[in-house]
Amino acid sequence: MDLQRFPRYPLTFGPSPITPLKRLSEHLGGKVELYAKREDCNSGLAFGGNKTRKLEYLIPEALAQGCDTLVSIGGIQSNQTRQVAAVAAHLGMQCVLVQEDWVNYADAVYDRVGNIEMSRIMGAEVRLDEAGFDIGIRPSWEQALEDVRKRGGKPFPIPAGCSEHPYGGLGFVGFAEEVRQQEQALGFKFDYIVVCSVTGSTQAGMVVGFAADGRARRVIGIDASAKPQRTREQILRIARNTAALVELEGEIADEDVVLDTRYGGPEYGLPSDGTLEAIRLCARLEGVLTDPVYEGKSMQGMIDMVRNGEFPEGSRVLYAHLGGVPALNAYSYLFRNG
Ligand code: 5PA
Repeated sequence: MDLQRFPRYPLTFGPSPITPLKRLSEHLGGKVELYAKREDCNSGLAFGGNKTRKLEYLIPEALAQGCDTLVSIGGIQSNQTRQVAAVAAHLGMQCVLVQEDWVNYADAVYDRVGNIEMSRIMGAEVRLDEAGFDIGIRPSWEQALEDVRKRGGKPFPIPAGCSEHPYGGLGFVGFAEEVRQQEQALGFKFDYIVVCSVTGSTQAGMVVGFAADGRARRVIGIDASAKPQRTREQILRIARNTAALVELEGEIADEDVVLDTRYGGPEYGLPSDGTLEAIRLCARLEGVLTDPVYEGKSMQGMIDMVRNGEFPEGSRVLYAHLGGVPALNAYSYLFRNG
């Protein structure tokens, strides 16, 4: 496997820390050791997150092509778009963001606070669009690209979650390499890695990265799209394309993509009672925050699996904390009593 030949533009602090979730592990019976790899604080650019790691492999292409405007897309409270806005500001580029109506939720200030507020402050041109949830390529996004060209700019297209970009999976191949190095220092290997999936390139990159030492199936994806068939297909396709890019030895099989569909509901962007319970539990035992759209669902899944005894006793489980906390502001009503 060869990741080194792809240029990487540094946007993160370097390897993200791995910290034990001691009190949560003990609370859940102490038979499984939980750890978190903190992608949620991997960068000084507007709180970072999983997209910042992915963008390190896309930005060299944008610079090589002489682009002057980053164009991306997501929901109103997209973390992706906030991270793209931060990277554009950091590089002195323009930024156009299409923010669609992905979530059936209407906290009074949903389109004013959190991620979208930060993107506006960082100078991005934010375009609200009424289209609903879809992880594919959208006409509004193509229109945004066209508008940038018409005004004489050179757009660099960054699809939802960076996922459909050919290099979208590379960042999380690097995550696996990083975990292997950290495991050497820790003196043990993780038995399972828990990751939240929606547009798919985070898990796809991990599947390829961990396939290199036979652990692809130890990557437990937790679907947060509530449309898991589409997410699953996308993870598999991106994993295969990424495997070819980095010249992974051996094939990615269908079974290498493990996607648990129990925790995505009731809908994309809406937490279940179980999600809210998991968010509060982790926050109160660890001082670690997760959000109702993504990480709260993967936290819920991991906690539930420990409670059900689905991880063998003695397992060490690594929770990939991918960020997303700024969206909490948009759900203030749900937490008005804590
Ligand atoms: C996101 C995605 P993938 O899209 O790579 O599967 O990652 C899922 C995910 N956790 C997990 C957090 C905090 C995320 O932000 N967010 C999207 C966004 O627009 O922010 C791409 C959907």
